[in-house]
Amino acid sequence: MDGLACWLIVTVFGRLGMSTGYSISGILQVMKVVYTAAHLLHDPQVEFETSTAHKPWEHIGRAEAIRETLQADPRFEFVGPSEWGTAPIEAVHNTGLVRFLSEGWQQYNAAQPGVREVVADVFYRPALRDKMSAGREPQSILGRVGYWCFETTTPLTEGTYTAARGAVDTALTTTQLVLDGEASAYGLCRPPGHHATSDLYGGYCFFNNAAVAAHHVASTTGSKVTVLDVDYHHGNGTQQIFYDRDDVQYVSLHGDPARAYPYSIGFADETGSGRGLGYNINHLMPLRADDDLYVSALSTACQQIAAFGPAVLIVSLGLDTYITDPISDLAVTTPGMRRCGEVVRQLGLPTIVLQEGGYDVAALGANVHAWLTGLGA
Ligand code: OKP
Ligand code: ZN
Repeated sequence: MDGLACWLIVTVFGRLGMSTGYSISGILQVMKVVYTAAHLLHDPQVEFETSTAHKPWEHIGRAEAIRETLQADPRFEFVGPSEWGTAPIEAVHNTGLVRFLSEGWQQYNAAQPGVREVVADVFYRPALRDKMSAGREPQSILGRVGYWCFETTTPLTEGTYTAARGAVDTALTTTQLVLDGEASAYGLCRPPGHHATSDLYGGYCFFNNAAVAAHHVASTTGSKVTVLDVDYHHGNGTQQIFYDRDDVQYVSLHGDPARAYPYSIGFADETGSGRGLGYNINHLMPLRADDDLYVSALSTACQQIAAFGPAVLIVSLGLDTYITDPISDLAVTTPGMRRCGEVVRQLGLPTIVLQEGGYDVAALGANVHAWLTGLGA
């Protein structure tokens, strides 16, 4: 072996040795991807949004585009999720919500045959909710839908519950891979999760995949966890679930709710309550924020994460910050996505990446790929 070859091997192995999640055999870093075809069972055809019925932005083609791009690169290794049951879900969600999602479509169709996509038409604002005896949900299935859902863009279809359970299983299996020693792993969760609160589904989300994963890590390991949410939209559900806790930090970068969904929550003065005070951090992004501005805000967020000192990082990965995303208004490019992954990599934390939004389907696979290779795949 000559000197150059020796130097190369020492250098390459030395670099690999600084992070786990590598495959010595191929001298390639391999990142595990958890995926299940169960998401195909959530296949809405209509979305009632901005006062119009149109084709859903959130559809099966999103996850399939990501799957195809990552499968074409040998640096990603696909595995299926294992089954985790409902206990980890019910640790963060109301059992009534889980029950409703499991039986709601069938019950609605028993009462109202032929409905493919169940959408609420009554929402229980406080003036109506307060009058329910002991706060109990309506008995009629037509009322129950609006009791557990907060908006109209998230249809409940025949296979939605199975798909949503699959997304949680995907998140928990990804989590287990990292707890077992992978430096990072990616869960191709669909439907997404970060808008789902403890008691409500909506915003394309049924169960809060990242929150279930974060609580699972905190409760089984006793260590601190950060959820870093880089989806364009504020993760109101994740914020709410951990708002009064000091063991799970929530840090989000998102479009200013003065102009961006969900409009009512995600402002900078929402910093946590009680023991959780100081552990909720919202970074509001201005219209057309570009790579430099976004990466700079992400670097600040990473300093705040390092100051908290979590043992594990969970990333809610939305690619709807992308410059041509059809429902968002930032200007991050594909090379910018890679820079984001690189910034997060600098934290040196075991990292669970879970898919959230991203609606420019033509670019979605490349954007996920860029972000994950920046992180170290
Ligand atoms: C899900 B995720 C605005 C309606 C918004 C729901 C958007 C959910 C985004 N007119 N509809 O955070 O990418
Ligand atoms: Zn989003």
